[in-house]
This record gives sequence, structure tokens and C-alpha cells, in this order.
Amino acid sequence: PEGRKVVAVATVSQYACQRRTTTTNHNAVFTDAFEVLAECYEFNQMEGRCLAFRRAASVLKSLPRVLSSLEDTHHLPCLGDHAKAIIDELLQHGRAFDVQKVLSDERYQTLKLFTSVFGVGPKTAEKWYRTGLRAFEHILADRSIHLNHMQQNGFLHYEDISRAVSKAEARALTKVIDEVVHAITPDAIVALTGGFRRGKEFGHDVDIIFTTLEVGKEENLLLDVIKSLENQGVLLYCDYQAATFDTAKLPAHSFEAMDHFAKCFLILRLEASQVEGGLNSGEEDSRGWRAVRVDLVSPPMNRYAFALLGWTGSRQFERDMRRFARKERRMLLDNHGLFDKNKKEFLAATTEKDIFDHLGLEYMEPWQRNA
Ligand code: 8DG
Ligand code: MN
Ligand code: MN
Repeated sequence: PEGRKVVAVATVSQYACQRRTTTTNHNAVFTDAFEVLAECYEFNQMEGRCLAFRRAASVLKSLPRVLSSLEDTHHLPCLGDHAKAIIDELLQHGRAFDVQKVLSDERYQTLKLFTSVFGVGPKTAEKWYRTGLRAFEHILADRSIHLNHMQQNGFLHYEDISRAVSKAEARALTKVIDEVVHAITPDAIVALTGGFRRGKEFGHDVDIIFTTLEVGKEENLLLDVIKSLENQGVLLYCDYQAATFDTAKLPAHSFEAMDHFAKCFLILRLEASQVEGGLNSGEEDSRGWRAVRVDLVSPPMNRYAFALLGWTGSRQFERDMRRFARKERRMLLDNHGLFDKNKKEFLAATTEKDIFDHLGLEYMEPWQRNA
């Protein structure tokens, strides 16, 4: 209208796939608090509340500056009354009652400790807690507890794999895998994915995706890679999962369902001499090597773009991209493909950009997907 000034208010989308989120988080004070609550709700199997706080944290991570007053939150989506009350308390007192309560709660502390072991999920942790166990010594001394192979290795390598993996270590392991893969098949693609592809400096594991140009050969390639790592003496633990992949199936409705590609969850031995600048370990450590968690996934070439997008994350980014596809476009997206329910057909993609294009989304670089 004439004479009236139009003030542009930058709107923040409710979908993480429409927000550019780098690794710089200006609002860690708030998002750390939200993530504690989300985890507590997860331990209590309250998925709705858990997701609500994960979403709220994700929105704040995308902001270009720190929140300095409650008014700053008025134009933001996904913040409920509880989240706003926590922000208000943190702004006024520097801490929030509900968060302090969770942090000092014995059950939360114990479940947090137990789930930090590779192979121990919330269900197992809860079961151990209910039988009165509170510390690793209790678990390891209890003869009635049967640890599966994964958990045994989780305890065996606990110190190493609970220490963060550096970018230099991730690069060194990518080189190891790249060489192994290319020694088997010259026409292969190998890429570092997960958090490191998003530009993170540290991670809890190293995620690597590879495939061969020949569709159908990717599963044997993964098996050959594992054999080669074993022959080199670097394979400390391997949980191999064969492909259970059905090309006719529609994309999954739920995000949490893992994909059906051939993959493996490994613990590898990394030599200090292979890492530029040395290992990310205590200097008192004179072994000259460390154990690192590595995930390998080997999708068929024609699904590579979808698998790469899915494994690059973040989990919140992927969750929201699927939700956006479903709610805003009547399409189903997962790690295997994209199905258009309007046209009743699968939409092909050779790059991640193709997938964003199909969904009518502006392209987000991997380093902008730290939602
Ligand atoms: P971090 O390791 O630095 O902690 O962070 P991250 O790299 O983002 O997390 P991640 O737990 O390693 O997961 C990386 C991505 O892999 C994440 O977006 C989820 C995705 N992913 C799948 N399928 C599967 C699967 O079957 N197992 C696992 N572990 N992750 C999967 O898309
Ligand atoms: Mn990772
Ligand atoms: Mn991983």
C-alpha cells in the first residue's frame, strides 16, 4: 500500500531442508539444553516430545546470531511453550530447572553412560538399569549378563572409540578404504560422507560410501574390501549386513527404518604414521595406533545419489527432507529413491542436486546441512 513502509521479515522455515545450517552454532547454550531434554524423553520413550525438542534445537542452530531476548523467538517455528520457557530461564538465570533436574537424575546418567558403549541401545541400557546395575564394573562382573559380540568389542575398545575422531584421522581412513577399493575395482567411486562431509572437525565415527559402475557388483565389492582389510590386519571388529534391497518397494514412510544396502559397522586399527599431525589421542598413549569406528555402505550405482544424500545427514536434515516431500509434494523419499504419488512413478537422480530439483527445493551444500 502507498505510503506504508514494507518491512521484510526473514521467515524461518519449519523444514530443516529449507534452512542453511553450518557447523557454527551461535545458540549452543539453548540447543545443548534442548538436546538433554530430547534425550531424556527418548529414554522415557516419549517420541513426540523428543522430536519436538530436537526440532526446536535444529531451528536455533540455523540462526545467524545468538538469541538475546524472548522476543527474538516470536517469528520462529517449532518452539512450543515448554521450549520458550526454557529459553526464558536460560536468558535470565543461565540455567534451567528442568534441565538441571535431568542432568542430576541417576537414571538419566546411567542410561547415558550405558548407551555410550558401541552396541548398547536404550532398551538394553534400561534393562541393565532395572536390574540395579549402575557402572561398567557391575556389568562386566555380572555373570548372568550375556554380552553379544558387538557389545564385547564396545567394552574392549571403549576408551579409543569414545574419543572423538579428527578430520585428519577421517581423511587417513578414507585413503585406506579408497586404496583397497581401487585395488579391487579400478572403476569405483569412494566418498567420505556423514558429519565429515558436512564440514565437521570431529565425529564419533567415519562414514564412507562406495560403489562400482557395474550395477550388481557392489555387494561383492564390499565383501572383498572387508577381506582385504582383514588380510592387512586392520580389521578389529566387523558387523556385516547383507543387502535386503527390493527395487519394487516404495520408499519407507518412517525415517527411522534403516536402509537396505549392503553395509558394515567396523572397528579399524589406524596407525599414527598414517595420520597427518598424528592421532587424536592422549600423549601418554605410546601404542602408536588407535581403534576407530567406521561405517561402510555400498549401494548400487543407480541409487548412489539417494544413498549419498541419506548418509550425509544430518539426521534432522534427512528427517525434514522426507517430511517436506510427503507433506508438501506428495512424494516419498528415502535412501533408495523418490516416488511421486501424483504421477505414480519413481523419479531418477544421478546427483543430489537432481533430488533437490525434483522436490522443488533450493540446493543445499553438504556443509549447509548441519541441522
Ligand atoms: P557423527 O558421526 O559425527 O556423530 O555424526 P554423523 O556422521 O552425522 O552421524 P552418523 O550416526 O554417523 O550417521 C550419518 C548418517 O548415516 C545419518 O544421517 C544417518 C545415516 N544412516 C543411514 N542409514 C544408516 C544405517 O543403516 N546405519 C547407520 N548407522 N546410519 C545410517 O542413512
Ligand atoms: Mn558419522
Ligand atoms: Mn555412522
